[in-house]
Amino acid sequence: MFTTKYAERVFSETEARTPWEPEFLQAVREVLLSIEPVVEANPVYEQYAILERIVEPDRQLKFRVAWTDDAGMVHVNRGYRFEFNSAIGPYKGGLRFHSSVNASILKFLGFEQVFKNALTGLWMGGGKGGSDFDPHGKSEGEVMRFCQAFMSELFRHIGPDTDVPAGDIGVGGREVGYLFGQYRRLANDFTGVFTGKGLDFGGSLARTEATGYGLGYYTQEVLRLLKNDSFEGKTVVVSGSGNVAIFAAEKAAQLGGKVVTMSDSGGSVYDPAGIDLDLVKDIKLRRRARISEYADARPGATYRAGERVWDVPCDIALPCATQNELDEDAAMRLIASGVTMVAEGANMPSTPAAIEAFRAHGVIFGPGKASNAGGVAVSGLEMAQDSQRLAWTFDQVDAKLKSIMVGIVNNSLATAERYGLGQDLVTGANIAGFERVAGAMIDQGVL
Ligand code: NDP
Ligand code: 2IT
Repeated sequence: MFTTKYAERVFSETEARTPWEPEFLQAVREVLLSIEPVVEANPVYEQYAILERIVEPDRQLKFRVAWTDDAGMVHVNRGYRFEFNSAIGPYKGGLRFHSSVNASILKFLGFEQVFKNALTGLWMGGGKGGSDFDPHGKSEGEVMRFCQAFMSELFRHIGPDTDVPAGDIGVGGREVGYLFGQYRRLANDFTGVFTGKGLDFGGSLARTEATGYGLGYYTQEVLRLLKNDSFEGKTVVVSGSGNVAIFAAEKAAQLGGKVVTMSDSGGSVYDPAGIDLDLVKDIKLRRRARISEYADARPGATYRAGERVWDVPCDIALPCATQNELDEDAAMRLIASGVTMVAEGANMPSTPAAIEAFRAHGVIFGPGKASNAGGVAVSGLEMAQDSQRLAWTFDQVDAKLKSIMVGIVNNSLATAERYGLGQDLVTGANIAGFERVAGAMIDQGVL
């Protein structure tokens, strides 16, 4: 329930404009509810219509992507880029290729990205894009032709100081390579217009690992500060088995945890002895196969078709697959099994009712826009390296990542404290991100 008229009005106006965008409205509602103490204490935000402006993307691009499959059939997909807010830097955020992609999903992701990027402390605005193209089962040639067709339109809208895309679901190193190559050909310009690039053409060491490793550093710091505890000896449940999930599991294990689950859209695996990450990497990264193969290769592990991971007893849960994958029922199962901390690797994986359940039962909850900010943070470091035409070592980048994640925890807690909200990591992150962007918007005039 809203307590300020201003936030309530902006939310209901947003809802009236696009009632068909449930994910976007979910993300807007969550942020507006969090920042009510700030807008209440500072009438200047209403005076400058900051909330009305911050929920409206600067620019929305939507385009046709026509491409030819290996059999010579022509297909048409939709391409999008939501350039959300550039008050504190060039638009920055990933591209998602998944059959479920639509304007609502990309708008929620772009909106979240604005606050996440502000939390990193770097100069990055927020944006997101992608397509309803489904890379599953496509040949290398089909993926390449799709990426080239997608970039044939997108290239005229992006640039190293304008809009810098990266990966997200369905877009990894292979796709970034094809997208970057087509940009370079069309723009006749070799610049750091993308992050997550290959190491031979301007990529950063540790970008591949960054989101998952950052999630580990965030969780470790929160446990240390709030519980005087660590990953040591903890049972960890991870969902997903893509880029974020794999490196979150790797860092959790390095820090002393035992990861016992992984999943994909087909089902989940449970390995009570601890997940063998070399096997997962071989299946998911090298062979692009299904997680079900894990149980075929590993005695003692079980595959559960169509089942999620949340009924497995654990101390720490790291949802790393997709939005709204952890609902109230799942949250209650985790709570019943004694979970002490949930930290989001994915964007908005927990439903509002799940978050409320964690709050009501004293489970520490790290919201994605803070806990998964390590990926975009190292993207920011990749942009810095590209500008310098220099590459830093893995350890240099990893150390900066760690200090950015610790900084996000401290900033979130200090901000919550400043508003008398105790140790609320959600509200603290939302307010800290908002204050930076809103301040920059006021300083730069009515735009
Ligand atoms: P990947 O494509 O590498 O992996 C996605 C994983 O999630 C796969 O295991 C996939 O299974 C599963 N998945 C995707 N969609 C669904 C669905 N609708 N239902 C069930 N499972 C699903 O993506 P990433 O690891 O990069 O991204 C995962 C999450 O992390 C997303 O929410 C993304 O926005 C977020 N994120 C990513 C960052 C990055 O740097 N890559 C940074 C910050 C957040 P399957 O193979 O069966 O599709
Ligand atoms: O959601 C995210 O933060 C990402 N997919 C990474 C964005 C980026 O620009 O590195």
